Amino acid sequence: MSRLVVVSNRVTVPDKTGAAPAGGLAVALQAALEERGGIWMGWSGNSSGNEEPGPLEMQEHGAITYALTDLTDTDVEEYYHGFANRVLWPICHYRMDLAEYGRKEMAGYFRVNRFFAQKLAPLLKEDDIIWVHDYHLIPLAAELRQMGFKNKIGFFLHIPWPPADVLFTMPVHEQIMRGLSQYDLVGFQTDFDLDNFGGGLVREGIGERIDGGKKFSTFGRTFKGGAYSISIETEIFSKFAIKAEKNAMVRKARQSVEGKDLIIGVDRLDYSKGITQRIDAFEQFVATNPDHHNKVTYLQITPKSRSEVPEYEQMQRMVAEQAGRVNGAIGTVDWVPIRYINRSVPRPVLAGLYRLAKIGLVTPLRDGMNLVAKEYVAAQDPEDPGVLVLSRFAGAARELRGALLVNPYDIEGTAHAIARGLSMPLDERKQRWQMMMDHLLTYDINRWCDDFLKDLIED
Ligand code: GDG
Repeated sequence: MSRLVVVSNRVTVPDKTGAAPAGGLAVALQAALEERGGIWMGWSGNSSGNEEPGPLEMQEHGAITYALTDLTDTDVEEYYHGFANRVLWPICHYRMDLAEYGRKEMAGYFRVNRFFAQKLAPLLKEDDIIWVHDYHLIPLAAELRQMGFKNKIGFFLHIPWPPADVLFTMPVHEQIMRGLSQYDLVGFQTDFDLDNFGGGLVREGIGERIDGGKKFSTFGRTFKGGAYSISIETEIFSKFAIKAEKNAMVRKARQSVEGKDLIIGVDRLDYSKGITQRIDAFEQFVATNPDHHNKVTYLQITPKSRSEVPEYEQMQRMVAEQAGRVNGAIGTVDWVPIRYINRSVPRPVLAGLYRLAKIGLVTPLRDGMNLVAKEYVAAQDPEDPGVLVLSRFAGAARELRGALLVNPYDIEGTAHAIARGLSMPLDERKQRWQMMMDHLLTYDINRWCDDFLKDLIED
């Protein structure tokens, strides 16, 4: 079997205990590599502290060889914060209004991709299978091809791919599409994203979908395209949540919400997650459902993210103020309606809290997949499952048909779904949950990985 070489922007090396890192992408890739053995290359997350990125640092853990590189401060500023997070991220989440184009940042993005390719090249063998992840590294295959590599190279995009009219607002959109054309397989989270990509090629008059939609032909190349919904380790996470009931912090949380229904939201602090609209919807729910006063607690767990990017820093202030304002307006001496935690909680605690919550409130304005929705379902008690209230604009909505689907822009509609979820009869809850759980047990993280690699390897 060929060796697998995974490349992602960040690499998570297991800690000294060998424990798997938290988070969907890291867990997935770790599992795929452990089974097959191979290399995982990417940024260490550190700055080299000078204008030289420094050599690759190799670390072996079990069957995986980690190849880590530092980046210079300029690289981090231009490639990571500048282009990846202030251009590609907003554009792919349909937020043209937030994209900040700068020639320097665009050049930095392509330069760092060349640097990644140069670092990777000496490690590569002729029959290695290379799997590149996410929007940070779209031009990587083009760089490797230019250096003469003919290996199978696959790409998976973890975030949405926008429709043509949104994509074309980005000055370098053609270069980005050309970058994707250098892969042998380009994987998206959903068929919507796949269609958007094909639609963009046709609209620009530079390519088409062929072979019954399974391939694209553009920039003089033919390559496969497919939808592969990322998932979780469903069975493991489900057992993990049962065990988490005994966790001391979870027990404390249970005591503190005794007699109240818990609603949970878990998101990195990001404008794509619809947190402010969600708080509005909760406020609306409370305003229109006086019978729930003092009987419900909404817990929003929001670890800080990308605080160096101004839009994120601003949002951090906004959400904190909003939660405080709503509590001030509707809380009472013995009831704090919203509990807002602006930092990360340990994974076992998260699993236990999901299981405690009557409602999982997952309402992004746009999301590639959303693993929180899947984790919430996997964590439920089959005898008394909670209700998932899910945005129709999350990739997960294409699969989790047992959820109450909402339009997160429709505040009253979301408020109504919260009320409906809290009063849903047990039979209906069980039926909806079972449908979602059955799906997740089949379509788990291993299935995602196997399906992608099979399509990449097959001719
Ligand atoms: C991108 C795409 C796509 C969150 N808070 C805590 C915590 N988390 C964990 C969750 C979950 C992960 O982080 C978040 O994953 P999501 O999928 O929800 O969102 P993104 O971070 O935006 O991920 C997304 C994903 O890539 C994979 O392809 O689904 O669409 O945007 O696993 O549990 N974990 C811990 N404490 C926290 O406070 N331990």
